[in-house]
Amino acid sequence: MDTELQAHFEATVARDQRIEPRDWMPEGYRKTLVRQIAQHAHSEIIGMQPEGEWITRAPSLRRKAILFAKVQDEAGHGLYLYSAAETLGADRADLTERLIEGRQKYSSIFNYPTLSFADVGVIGWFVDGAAICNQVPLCRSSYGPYARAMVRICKEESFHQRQGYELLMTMMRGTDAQREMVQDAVNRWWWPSLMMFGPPDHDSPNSAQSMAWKIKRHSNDELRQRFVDMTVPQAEKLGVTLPDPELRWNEERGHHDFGTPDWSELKRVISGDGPCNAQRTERRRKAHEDGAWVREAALAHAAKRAAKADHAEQAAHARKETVA
Ligand code: BYC
Repeated sequence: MDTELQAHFEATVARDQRIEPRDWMPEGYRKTLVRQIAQHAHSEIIGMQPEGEWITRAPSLRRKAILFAKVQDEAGHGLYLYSAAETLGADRADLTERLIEGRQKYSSIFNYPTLSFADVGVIGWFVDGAAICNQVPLCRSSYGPYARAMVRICKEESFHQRQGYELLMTMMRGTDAQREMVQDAVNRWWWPSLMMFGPPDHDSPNSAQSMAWKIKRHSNDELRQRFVDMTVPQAEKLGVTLPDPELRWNEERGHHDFGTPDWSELKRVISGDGPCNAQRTERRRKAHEDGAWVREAALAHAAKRAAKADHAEQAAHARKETVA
């Protein structure tokens, strides 16, 4: 029986059809998806913090409204993704616990500080741009609920990227001090953005299996290259320099060559020792605790409604019996 199910699963993946929650799937496939989707969901929620810090300090009402909407979108992305993880039998409360206790990861990029308002623009341009490169192929991921969540998320990420780039265009048309702020933010976020795509392929333990299962459709290095190729002309148009002396067009490859990110930095940040890891996790823990009363109130309300409905049903039943 198991071999039949396994063969059906493999044939479905090979035909580029979707695996759905009720379908049989290998335990490793389910575990890998829960790991990746949970990390992804955590990244969206923790990712609200770096930009969220600028909501009260946005330089105009327009910028505040845009930033508010963007940060709120990230919360929505987190919720779609937790829901996708729940279709695999994961429990959202448990996933949150694991995040707070440091037993599950979130993207390294959100462990860097946002020092000026230009960082908001650069996050939109680089981080949401990297997210688009990484996530558009995930719309074709073999697991149905993940792929479908990605379609909606990618539409919003594309708005996020544009708002970041438009913000930077505006700053670049401003004063010298504003242009310096943009360049400084570009210098600080470039390398961490390249690290978002994960370790190099030769050091990526999960890639081969995830690609065989078509959870991931491209390798970490392929997507990193795509991001560099996409971003270089945008940087030229904006008038900023990307901080990599090795960056140049390679006619033969038809791609840009670029320097090697500091992989030891990525390892450090992933293992909890980045500039803001402790602060990000602590704030998430506090927000979760502060929200306990909302969860309790919602559960109490749901229980009350269920009891009321039960009571009404019993009363109706009793009336019917009396009439009879
Ligand atoms: N940061 O074998 P590998 C957003 C871990 S949020 C931290 O290559 P895999 C946004 C990796 O998990 C979008 N950890 O792994 C939100 C693995 O550890 P475990 C975030 C990383 O899974 C707010 C180990 O290193 N995007 O856009 O095949 C505002 C070995 O790596 C990182 C996603 O989550 C990292 N950068 O590939 C603005 C995309 N890189 O689990 C914007 C979905 C690697 O074995 N995720 N690790 O202990 C993916 O596409 C893949 O999981 C990755 C890694 C490409 C990230």
